Amino acid sequence: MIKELPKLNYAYDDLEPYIDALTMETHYTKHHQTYLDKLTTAIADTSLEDMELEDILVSPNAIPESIRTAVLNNGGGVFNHNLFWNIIGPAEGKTPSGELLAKINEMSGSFDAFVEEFTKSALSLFGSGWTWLVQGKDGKLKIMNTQNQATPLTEGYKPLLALDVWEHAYYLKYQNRRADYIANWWNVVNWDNVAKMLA
Ligand code: MN3
Repeated sequence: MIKELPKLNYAYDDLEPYIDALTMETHYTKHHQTYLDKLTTAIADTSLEDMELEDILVSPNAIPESIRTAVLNNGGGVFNHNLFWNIIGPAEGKTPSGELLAKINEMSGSFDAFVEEFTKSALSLFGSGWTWLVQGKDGKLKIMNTQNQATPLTEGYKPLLALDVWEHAYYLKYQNRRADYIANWWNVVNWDNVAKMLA
């Protein structure tokens, strides 16, 4: 099990003006850190301490019931943010290519149609949660939402792309304007790293 947050491959202000430095710093050093701290506390002195986080999250029924909710909420929070930081970075204005683009086209018809569909899904999410591009066991891609810190791993999907639509991810800069946050977020997606997640 990880004991420290993964290092970011960019500075807090490298995603400006799309995501502001204060949001990045607060999100990483406070929100993400708190999930990790609470996960560490929840699994202390249990056999889960020796397991990989992904292995824990794919088999929720194997988590002792007394700590299951805490482990899923906080472990999901750790996993989801690890992925989120990895698939964003300084804007390079790139779009997907190769196998990833082929699979997106197979699902949505075109990259533009995919962006529209994913955005609509994120806007429709009530309350806090995440919007995902995931790969199913059949290899095909799919867009889905999860509530709170639930992760697609638990539902048998491999996450490729994650959009945090909790207000803490955008409120300082965008207040209630979730649509503006999402529209700007596309500028910082690191498609090379998304492609690396493909099975
Ligand atoms: Mn978050």
